[in-house]
Amino acid sequence: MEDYEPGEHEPSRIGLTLETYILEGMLGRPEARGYFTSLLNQIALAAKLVTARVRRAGLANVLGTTGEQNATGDVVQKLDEEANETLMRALGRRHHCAAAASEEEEDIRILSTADSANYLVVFDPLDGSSNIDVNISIGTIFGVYRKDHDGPATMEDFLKPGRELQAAGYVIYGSSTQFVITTGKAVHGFTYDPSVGEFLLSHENIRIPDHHPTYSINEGNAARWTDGVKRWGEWVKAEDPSTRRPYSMRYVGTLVADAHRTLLRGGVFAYPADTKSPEGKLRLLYEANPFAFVLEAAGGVATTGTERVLDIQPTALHQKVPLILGSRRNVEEFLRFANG
Ligand code: AHM
Ligand code: MG
Repeated sequence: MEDYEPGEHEPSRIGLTLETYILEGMLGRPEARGYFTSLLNQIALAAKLVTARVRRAGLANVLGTTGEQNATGDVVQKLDEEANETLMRALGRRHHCAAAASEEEEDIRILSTADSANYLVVFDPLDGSSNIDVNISIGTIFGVYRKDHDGPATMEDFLKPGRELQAAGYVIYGSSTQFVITTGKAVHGFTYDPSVGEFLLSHENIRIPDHHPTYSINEGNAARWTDGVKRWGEWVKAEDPSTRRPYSMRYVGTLVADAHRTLLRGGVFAYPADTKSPEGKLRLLYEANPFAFVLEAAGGVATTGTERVLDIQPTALHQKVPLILGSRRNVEEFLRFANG
């Protein structure tokens, strides 16, 4: 799919539907068979269906837990499970997705063995699940890879570095529902208009500011941080107007919400390794990589503290990584202390 970077004299595309945007991308590539377009449209459809459920969450007897734990040991909320099934069904429908890997499932799920099924999708169906029952923003995160061989997909096919993503994005169920997507160049945001049932282009060509005096981290973990992160934590809170300190702290506890705010406003989000989570807490395949892909395409940075997230060679589906992402200068500040 072609990515639009609007030229100086081009008319604004604000108000364009997500479907038209995706379709126009295909029309720009006459050789395209429409599989990728169809796949992205199915993800958008799933986002609408999940929105409908999330918006009625207090009413429709879908709050609470299922009494089970998922592949990474978290308690499964009913909405988690519903969102997972909704995405799996939507992705399986048109036989363009060979298999999917979800936070909610231990193994990959084969969705189609048709010749047309040459994509793989990774997703976190409902990120921030501890926030579902208290009406705080939650989200869906996704990434799309190409399956580069004939025959059924295997688990190894999913162990690709994030730089090989064909597309990635997320849906935030916040004060409105927004769908943010990139194929690696421009990043665009679409806002759901429930009165017409469409995502409409509202944030064209998002660029992250180079710096902003905001930091986002779970301060409750401070005693478990490394000495370097502790020093950074002191530095951001110290008074020094010449460097706009102290910085403001914002932490929702939903990666989608914290990273979305960081993308639009700037600043830094960090979930570093600590003594409780020596590998970090967030999952590489369906949390860190899609956000790293979006952030980099918007001019930002995503690192583990020692390496670019998109360069990591994964070794397991549910692998965790430390994640520091945001504005270039804010991330540099973090690294100066963390690695100093
Ligand atoms: P989830 O995918 O099970 O919802 O958990 C991941 C969430 C992220 O959205 C968020 O950044 C992080 O966990 C918050 O963790 P903590 O509560 O330790 O601050
Ligand atoms: Mg998550």
